[in-house]
Amino acid sequence: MAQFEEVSQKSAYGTAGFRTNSKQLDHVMFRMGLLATLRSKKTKATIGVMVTASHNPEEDNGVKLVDTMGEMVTPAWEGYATQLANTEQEGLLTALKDVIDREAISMAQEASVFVSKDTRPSSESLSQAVLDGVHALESHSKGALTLGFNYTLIFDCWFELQKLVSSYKQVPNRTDDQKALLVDGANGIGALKVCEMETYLKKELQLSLFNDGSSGKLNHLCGADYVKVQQKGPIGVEMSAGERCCSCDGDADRIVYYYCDSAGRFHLLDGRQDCHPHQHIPQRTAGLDLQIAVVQTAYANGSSTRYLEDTMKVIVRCTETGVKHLHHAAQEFDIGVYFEANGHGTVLFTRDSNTNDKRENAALLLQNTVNLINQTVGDAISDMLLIEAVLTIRGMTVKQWDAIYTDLPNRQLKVKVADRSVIGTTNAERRTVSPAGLQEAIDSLVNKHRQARSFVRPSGTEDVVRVYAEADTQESADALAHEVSLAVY
Ligand code: 16G
Ligand code: ZN
Repeated sequence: MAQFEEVSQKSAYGTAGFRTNSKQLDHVMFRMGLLATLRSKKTKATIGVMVTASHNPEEDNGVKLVDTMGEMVTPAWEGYATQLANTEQEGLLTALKDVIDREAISMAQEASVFVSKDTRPSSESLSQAVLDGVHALESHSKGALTLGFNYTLIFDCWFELQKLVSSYKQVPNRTDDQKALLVDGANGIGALKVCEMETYLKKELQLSLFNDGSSGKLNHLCGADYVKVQQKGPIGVEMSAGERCCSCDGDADRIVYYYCDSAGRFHLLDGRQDCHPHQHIPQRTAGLDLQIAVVQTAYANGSSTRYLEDTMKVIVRCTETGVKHLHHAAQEFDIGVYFEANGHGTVLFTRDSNTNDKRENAALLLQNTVNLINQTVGDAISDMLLIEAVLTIRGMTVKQWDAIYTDLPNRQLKVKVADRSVIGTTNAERRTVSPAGLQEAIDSLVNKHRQARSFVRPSGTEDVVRVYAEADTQESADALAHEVSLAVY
């Protein structure tokens, strides 16, 4: 075990799989091809392998496994992934046999693996390496695998796009002055899809696409992460006052909205998503008696949590960072809304809205919403259409949406430490359990500020510790984040 711990630090299956410079990933890809094949044999279902590094720079790449229902694989299989990725070549066969034995996998079972990739230049050869891994275990089976998804699994299907478009067309028409939406495609997959959608939705929504991939680099000076971290609009987008704008990330599973006011001040509407579909759903579910909850992470602004609990009066749950954790928690409710402050998220409908219900109108409206939402893991384009639908139905401008509550000023910092794994957390990452004394130090710093909250957690995608602080003023939030960083260091 000690040895395993040691190697796992080299390359661990993190928050969203493996992610690093693309030059270091060939062997990891091959092995994920092997593992996906085993997982498929075990589950007797199709497994997805996604080659992407989301919002990371173009030089990076990554890989994650997508389980049978479109979810992340279980912790045990993440453990196998880490083990396989770090095994020396000569130990590979033994490591594979170990998984086969432990999971009692029948190698005679046919496997089906879907490989998808994003638009990075390295994705072509890296996805081929995944396929090589699949072929190594499954050379006899013809046609069991598919490559060529240029988009995420979700988007690959043309029918899916048509379903989104036709559901959106059911939304009552909005006034002409509210039809324009500026979209930053981050020079990635989202741009391709928006381009396709633009023509189908001309009458209902005037999409203007920027950073469409024709010249700029993926995620460079654009995209959801850039906008959120820099707190400013992406390159190439000229926003007029009050105009709705949004940015997706490199693999189009995150979206953030923003606008500029008449004084030229930039307003980011991060974290508003979870309040947003939510405002819409209770109306639609009137009389349907469904249990609705919103799942957030520790990064959710304190004001949004308060708004949901006190004004919207819904159940709010907090989980660890990472779509897989939120998704899991959301599944416990009839309707589970989950959004991370960074823009990942979706809405899950666990109970069939049509069953045993005579209030047809409400059920029908709900069904329409269901069609507009991609429930697998959430994707930027369907989230964008959902937001557009809700704003239209509620007759809200982006400014009015912004005004539903006021964010507490906050600050996020990254701290580089020798070994980030020494930081252990509990209570959905809101408190630390190690190293000794750190939580006490954070508590005493928080107590010096008003309306303050702060937490630290090791990143699952970068070699850093993340620090979050919020307080009643920006100065106070900045100071607290800085003080906590020093305590971590
Ligand atoms: C990944 C996760 C995202 C999470 C982020 C945290 C997926 C699809 N994406 O991008 O949910 O918010 O990592 O990154 O699971 P961090 O651990 O570096 O803070
Ligand atoms: Zn992403």
